Amino acid sequence: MSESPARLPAACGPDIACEMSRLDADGANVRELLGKPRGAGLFDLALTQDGGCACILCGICAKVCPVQCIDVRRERKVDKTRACEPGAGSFKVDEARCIGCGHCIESCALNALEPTPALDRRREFFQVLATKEQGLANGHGLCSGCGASIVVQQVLSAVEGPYVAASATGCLEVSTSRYPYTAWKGSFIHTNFENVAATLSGVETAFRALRKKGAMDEHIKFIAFGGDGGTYDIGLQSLSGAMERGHSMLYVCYDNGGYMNTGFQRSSATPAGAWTSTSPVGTELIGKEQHRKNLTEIMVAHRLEYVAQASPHDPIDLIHKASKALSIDGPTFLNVLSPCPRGWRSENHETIELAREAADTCYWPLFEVEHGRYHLTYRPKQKLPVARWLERQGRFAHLARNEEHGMLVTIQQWVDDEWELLLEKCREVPEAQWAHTRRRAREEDLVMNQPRLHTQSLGEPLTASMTSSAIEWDRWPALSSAMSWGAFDED
Ligand SMILES: Cc1ncc(C[n+]2csc(CCOP(=O)(O)OP(=O)(O)O)c2C)c(N)n1
Ligand code: SF4
Ligand code: SF4
Ligand code: SF4
Repeated sequence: MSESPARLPAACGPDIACEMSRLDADGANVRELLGKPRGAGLFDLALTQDGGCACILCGICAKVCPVQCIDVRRERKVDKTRACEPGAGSFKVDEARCIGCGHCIESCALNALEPTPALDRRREFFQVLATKEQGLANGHGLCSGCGASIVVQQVLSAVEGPYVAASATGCLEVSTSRYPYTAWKGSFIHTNFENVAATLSGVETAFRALRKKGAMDEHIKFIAFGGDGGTYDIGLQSLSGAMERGHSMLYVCYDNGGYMNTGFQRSSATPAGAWTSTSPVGTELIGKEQHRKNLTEIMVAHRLEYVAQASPHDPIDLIHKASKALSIDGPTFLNVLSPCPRGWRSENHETIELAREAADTCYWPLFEVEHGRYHLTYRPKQKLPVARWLERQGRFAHLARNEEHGMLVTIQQWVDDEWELLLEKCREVPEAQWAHTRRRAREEDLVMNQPRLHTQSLGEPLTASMTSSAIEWDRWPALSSAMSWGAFDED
């Protein structure tokens, strides 16, 4: 058993208030109009003594940010109806990516960036994460850039106390537990391709029986890992049975969209149009013909207390979802995208970017379903065309060569349809309306006469948030702040 790891601060991540504030043309702080105080996001911009904004848009902070989440622009055309003011510009921080390191604050000679308590919590979260013992030891045999190890590390970092993990046969299992070695620092069971959920059900039942008899009093978490082949396909019946019987376990599917361990065969999770060794590209076929099965929905239909979809590019979101799932005494399910450089024919270093783009194209939406209630946890400010994600992967290279076949259009249509269905379930505005909302916001830009303009989301606040300020020096002598700006907040 592993030792109880340091506890990650709970108050970090998706539940950090996402708030949007802007300045109107007269310099009034619209955050106040929205009823939100300064300090609700990760940063505020300091004021000068005469009430102006201390930031001169020099961009130094953007240069030192290790995750490049600061965007500083000068002389941005701020309004279609007005000429660009000299010295005008914008300052934005994508708070969803910020790791709270504070380099930006230290680098600013003008002390223009003011941290808020939320930034401290963010820093603490990543500090604890960085010092936590990794769940998987170095030296496992997974390929460089494999998404599976990142997914497992993130899930295990959400575990507090002892756990028993098990994995269905697949890349993860064969690469981390080659007899007589194991990369798992906690208890680990190497089981068959089709029955990880059944194996863990038995173990969980045994522990429950021992506790009932008073033979042990430890609280142990049970986590099953399976690839998409072992989960969407061959292990589906054992997964369904374990969930239906109500065993207390978290099942994590690392979905790389194929049977990668045995040479890239198609699974029911493989996206349409993808080359695999059993959906070849030639005169008759241009990759897989069917769209991927929606396993997350199948798990929702089991009426579990908690089901979520996540991606390793957003560790805060993923870890938060894993700890939520693990806090429940019952069956829970996480479906996590897991890029596979070998099967996707992508570069090793592209794994995280590909995961991010899958969410930004809405091919892989991030959401959770708690007690049947859907909640989108990330909504891209601008939904990217799915072609952008596909074109980076060699498994789709033939689609560009076979444009007349229309597969790209078919895939885009499928993504759009699935996304709209999800938005409806999450009680979010449809994409057409969202784009319109954003377009209007751009046109009206700094004139914020409708405080609810960007706040159309009908669900809970989303994880994506933004510290942002549009700055016009001459126009706004009394400019108050760079403001935390969650474009998706309801109030
Ligand atoms: C019953 C059975 N059928 C086939 C296999 C061979 N096999 C081992 S791993 C694997 C593919 C696993 O695919 P997936 O679950 O998607 O995990 P990945 O390898 O992609 O990580 C297959 C077909 C097996 N071990 N057992
Ligand atoms: S916050 Fe400071 S470092 Fe960053 S752009 Fe403004 S003045 Fe420059
Ligand atoms: S605190 Fe956030 S925004 Fe500032 S440098 Fe670090 S990661 Fe970038
Ligand atoms: S083949 Fe893919 S899933 Fe398997 S270890 Fe390599 S990168 Fe990971």
